[in-house]
Amino acid sequence: MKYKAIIFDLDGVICFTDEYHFLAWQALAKKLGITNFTREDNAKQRGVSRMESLEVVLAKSDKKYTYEEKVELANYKNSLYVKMLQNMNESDLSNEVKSTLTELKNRGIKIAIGSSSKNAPLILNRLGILNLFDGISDGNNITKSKPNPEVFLKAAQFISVEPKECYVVEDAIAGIDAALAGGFTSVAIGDATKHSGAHYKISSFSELLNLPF
Ligand code: B16
Ligand code: MG
Repeated sequence: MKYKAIIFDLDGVICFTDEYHFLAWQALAKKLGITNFTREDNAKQRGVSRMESLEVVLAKSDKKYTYEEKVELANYKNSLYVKMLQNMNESDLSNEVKSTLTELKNRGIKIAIGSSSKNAPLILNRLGILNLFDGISDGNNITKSKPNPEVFLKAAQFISVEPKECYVVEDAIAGIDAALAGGFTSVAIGDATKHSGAHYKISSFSELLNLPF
C-alpha cells in the first residue's frame, strides 16, 4: 500500500466551523467600523493563524493598532467564536464525514488532524471524535502557520508515516501550499479547489474513499 494515512484539516473539512470563523471576524470588523468585510476577505483567512487572520481584517481600515491592542482584538474575536462553538454537539458531525472516517479506519488507514486552530481539541471534543484520530497536530503545537508545512509534518511524525505515504485534505489555498511544501499528496475540497497545483479535487467528503491507496 503506497498511502498509509490521511491528514485532515479541521475547519471547513471535518466540520463547518469555517462559517463561525467568518461570522466572528465579520462581527469584529463591524465593531471596528469596517462594513465591507466580505467572504473573499474571509477566504484569505482560511488556514492561517488567528493573528494573521486579524491582519486581513485590519487591512481594510486606515487605523493603526499597537501589538497589545491587536492581541485584545484577536481575543475578542476568539471569545465570540468560542461562544458559537458551545452550541455544537455530536449532531453537527455529518453522517458522510462520520461514515467515511469509520470506513478509512476499517481499511487500516491511519487518520490525523492537521489544523492551525488552537480550538481544535475543543471542537473535536464537542463533535465526539477527539479519540477517533491516531494523531492531532494543531495550533497549540506549531510555531509557523500554513502555508508553512510544519503542522502537517508534525502530524505525520505523530502517526509515524512519511509525507510521501500521506494524503492531506484541505479547504484552504494556504493549506494546499503547505501540503505541497511538505511533500504530501494534496486533496482539495471547497475553496481550495481553486488551487491549480492540488493533486486531487473532490466535491464531496466521501470521494476520499475512491483515492488510490
Ligand atoms: P483559532 P484549519 C484554521 O483552522 C482556520 O481555517 C483559520 O481561519 C483560523 O484563523 C485558524 O484555524 C486559527 O484558529 O483562532 O481557532 O486558533 O482550517 O487549519 O483547521
Ligand atoms: Mg480549513
